[in-house]
Amino acid sequence: MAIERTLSIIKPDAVAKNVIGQVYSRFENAGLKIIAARMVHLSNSDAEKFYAAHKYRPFFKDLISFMVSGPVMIQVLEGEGAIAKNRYLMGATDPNKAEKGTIRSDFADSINANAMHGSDSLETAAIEVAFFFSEVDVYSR
Ligand code: IDP
Ligand code: MG
Repeated sequence: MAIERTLSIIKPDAVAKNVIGQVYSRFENAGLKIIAARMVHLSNSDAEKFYAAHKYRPFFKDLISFMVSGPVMIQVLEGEGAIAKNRYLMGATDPNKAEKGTIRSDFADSINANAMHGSDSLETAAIEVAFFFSEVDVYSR
């Protein structure tokens, strides 16, 4: 499998629960390297741009107000099959349907406040990494 990069966001609910370190340990134990990271309190316009693909979904307003409700921790993960591996560690979008032992199953409360974002394809990963990080902020190691 190829070495990939993916964008991961620890959402405001999980940051508020003080579990950034526990989430990072799961990445590291799965062989994913954190090659860039920053904490940001998103503005409405940042969040709307980032989630533009969901603009016409019924949950869009709730999603945006949740994402700006507190700081988020944003990182680029690198490793073999990083995109699928990160999605596997996160678990299903709805924490009630997420497999036991996944981040969402352990730390999320609802389908809206679901602890994590992870890119879903090579194409979106490249776009999402570039949305938050410039080339000089991303390290190969
Ligand atoms: P994903 O985060 O697992 O990739 P997406 O379908 O891309 O899921 O949806 C983006 C985000 O929008 C989800 O993480 C969740 O916060 C929110 N969301 C998705 N579906 C629903 C829903 O049915 N109700 C409320 N919020 C939703
Ligand atoms: Mg998605």
